[in-house]
Amino acid sequence: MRTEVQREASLKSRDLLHWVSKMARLTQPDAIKWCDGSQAETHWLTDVATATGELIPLNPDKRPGCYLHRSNANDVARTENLTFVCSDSKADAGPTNNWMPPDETYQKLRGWFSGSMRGRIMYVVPYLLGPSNSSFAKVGVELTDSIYVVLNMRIMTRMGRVALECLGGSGDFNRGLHSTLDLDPKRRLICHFPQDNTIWSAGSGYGGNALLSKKCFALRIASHLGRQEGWLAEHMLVLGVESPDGQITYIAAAFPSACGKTNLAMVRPPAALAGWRVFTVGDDIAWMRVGADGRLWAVNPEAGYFGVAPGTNVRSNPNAMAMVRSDTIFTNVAMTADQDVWWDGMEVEPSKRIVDWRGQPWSSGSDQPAAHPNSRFTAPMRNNPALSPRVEDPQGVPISAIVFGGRRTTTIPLVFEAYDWIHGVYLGATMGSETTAAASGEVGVVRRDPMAMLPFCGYNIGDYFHHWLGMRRRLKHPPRMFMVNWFRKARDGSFLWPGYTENMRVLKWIVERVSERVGAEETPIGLLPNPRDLDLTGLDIPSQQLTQALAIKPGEWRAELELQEKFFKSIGETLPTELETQLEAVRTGIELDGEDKH
Ligand code: OXD
Ligand code: MN
Repeated sequence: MRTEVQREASLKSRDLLHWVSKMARLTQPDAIKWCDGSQAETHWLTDVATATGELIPLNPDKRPGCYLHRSNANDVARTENLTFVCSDSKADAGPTNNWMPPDETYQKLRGWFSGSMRGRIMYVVPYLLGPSNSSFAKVGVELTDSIYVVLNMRIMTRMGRVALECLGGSGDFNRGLHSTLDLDPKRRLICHFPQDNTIWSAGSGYGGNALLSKKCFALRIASHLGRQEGWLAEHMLVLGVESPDGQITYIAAAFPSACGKTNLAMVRPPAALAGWRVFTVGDDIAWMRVGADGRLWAVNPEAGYFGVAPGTNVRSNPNAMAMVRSDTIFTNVAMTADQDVWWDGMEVEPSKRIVDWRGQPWSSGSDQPAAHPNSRFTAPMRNNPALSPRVEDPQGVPISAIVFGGRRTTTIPLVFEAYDWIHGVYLGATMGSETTAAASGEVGVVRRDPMAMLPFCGYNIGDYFHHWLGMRRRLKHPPRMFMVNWFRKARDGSFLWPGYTENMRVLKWIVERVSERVGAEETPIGLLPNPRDLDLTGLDIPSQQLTQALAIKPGEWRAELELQEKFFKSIGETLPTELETQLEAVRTGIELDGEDKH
């Protein structure tokens, strides 16, 4: 198998062979294994990983083809403080990225990588992002010493032979080097070199740090490529909403990590909304280009979902529960005595004998969660019962609406629409959200997370806003833009909106705005729904509660605008003036509108 693929690569991409040899000379693995993505190879890798304990087989009757992986307890989330964009100048990385000079960084990491794969195998993992035969598609190759990474990449990307075929003789591929080293946080760094289309990641086996296709290539490096080539790489789900007349409207939506993107991407509409259906194109990342028709077209570069497990259950996401029944790798969830998985918020009684994510006995009285709050499932998209038939379409799908949403306890109404593209970019640029367990650090603090890209934009955020504004010139038919907030709370701490499947009602309003079937109320912050236009059939929600969910409270907005302004100031001179003008317009509107009414 190895020689066959190697021959194929050597016949075609000499750059690839040359680079692999160079990295092998640096890291000195005992062997090099070229991955072809075949079933036979997966069986072999899975057997090896099971023998070493990296994977624990789960109950074959309950979870056929499923495995549990327990990571090192110090390596359970993305480490933004250890993630660097090493562009030529600090200004190119901008104020929101950590930066180190590229030469110095290469030198430091060369020291760490030197001999790091001694006694280990170097896996060569070629992968394709985007459907094959698509002008969106891009090739990456990850060299890694982690078999867990290889098996995840096989689910998350189109991996193996297909990527080599697409690469052909070209040297145009992302060069990813990854070694877990000894998992010592002191020797952990995730470094991006946009000018070289290169990523070097050391000292972590955690998904977002180690599956280089995902955040590192498909977002940080791709956002840089998108700016150069005139397209957008975004932290967005893409879904199609089918209305009872059979019309499908495609929506792209940006939410920060662990804010329910996967749940929304796979949402099953409530029974009361008869005839409405949702199809998932992607749950995390969208690559979007302007088509010949002047519309925005999107593909999902990935082939699987790396979703947060806790809180997933048959009510919150029945499609995900069906999806993870087979061929799934679970990371840091709890395990029952009969080798099934369990996590907090699964809404299934925990069995008596359960071991937690560390492998320690756990009981339901414990004050510690059984599964790590950022425990994950890695599942192939083909398992998703709601998968869009357009997911392999080389053209992608046409986007009619872009949605931005954060996790906000106050201030932001359930849904409102932007007046135009510039206003929409302003809404995305000023998005705030409370932090979650997806990244290490304090949880629950509001931070600005523009377009949900704060940790993922691979260049200067001010230039990124310019790029977004500039996309308007290319778009003959720009999508409408919206902001949503499922997380607003009443004074007693209860959620004002039921969320999950009921979010479909908000999607329905968005679709009806796109097709101009409903009007909206002009307010200082944007176009708000008339409550009668939100379809609440079969939903028991007091009208006062809905009013609260939609309320604009000037006191809260004054505080919000101060924070937005502070964020804008921190960006410095690259901030587009158009965005400051938008902010001032909202401020004036809020002042004219008067005091809190509720
Ligand atoms: C993810 C994240 O894993 O955003 O998708 O952290
Ligand atoms: Mn994400």
